[in-house]
Amino acid sequence: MSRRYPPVSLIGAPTDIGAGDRGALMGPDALRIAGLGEALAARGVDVADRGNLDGPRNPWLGPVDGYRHLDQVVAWNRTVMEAVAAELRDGRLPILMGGDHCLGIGSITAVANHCRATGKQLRVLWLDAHADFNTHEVTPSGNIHGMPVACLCGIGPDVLTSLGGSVPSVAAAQVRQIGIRSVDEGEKRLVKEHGLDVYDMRYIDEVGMKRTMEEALAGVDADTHLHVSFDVDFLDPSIAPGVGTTVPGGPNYREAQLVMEMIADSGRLGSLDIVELNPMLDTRNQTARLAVDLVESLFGKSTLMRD
Ligand code: B3U
Ligand code: MN
Ligand code: MN
Repeated sequence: MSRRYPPVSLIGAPTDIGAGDRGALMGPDALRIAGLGEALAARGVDVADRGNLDGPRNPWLGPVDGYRHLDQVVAWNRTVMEAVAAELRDGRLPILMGGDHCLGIGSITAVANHCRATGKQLRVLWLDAHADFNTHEVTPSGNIHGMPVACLCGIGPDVLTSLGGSVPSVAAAQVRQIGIRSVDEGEKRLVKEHGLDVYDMRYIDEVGMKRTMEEALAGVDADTHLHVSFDVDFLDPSIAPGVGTTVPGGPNYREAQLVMEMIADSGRLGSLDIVELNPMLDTRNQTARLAVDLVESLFGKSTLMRD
């Protein structure tokens, strides 16, 4: 028997407002076409697709004071925060279908506020090739999808750090980053300064994914709300080409499955982002289909022996 899950709400946020490439705005539909809703329903999960949120179009401008499209990023994140908060209030498990990773600010701010209101402990698993801890001073690109973790931890423009009213939205100690293999020079210093818990690929190579996940999940208990922020570029580009910023040397199919299975085993998944999927760069929707396959494991699909 599969584990019981709360009802799930799919929320589409079709934007590439924080990205360095166009195309992630088609992520929600690519995930729908790959059968995300149907796959969850087939696992006995009650799923509602809330459709797509609306927000400003991408004007595709250069950085101003180190940020590209700050006003539009704020607008999208406010909308995402409200949509995710409404689902959590209704006792549902929101799946945010991005869109680029700047949307993690709105999504996780909503989750953090929900945890504050309900007395739950928050743990964020940030699955990514990148640390996403840049600031306007150190960013090489001005793209805000490289800054969400810093913003959530209170480092960034006030309009983003105080989106949910409490600053910081999240403490660095609540975050575990997994799969990291591309960190910019200035960003490295900030990651160290703020004591972020980073399980980079070197660490995963040395100790293996099983022990990495045991450590990342240590302390998760019945009172924990687990938020998974899944940047699809976490995966090795040989299996997941449909992302803007591929970085070689990521987790392979088996390692990625194990990550999802171990999170499922914790029984504490409370919310999920699937971001950075760029169908323009994909081949035959292969990356979207892989994301769906992994989400099935995240919702308890496992081999015969453990089902
Ligand atoms: N660290 C780089 C690249 C990057 C971050 N996140 C993604 N790409 N997807 C930057 O521009 O901040
Ligand atoms: Mn990211
Ligand atoms: Mn990334």
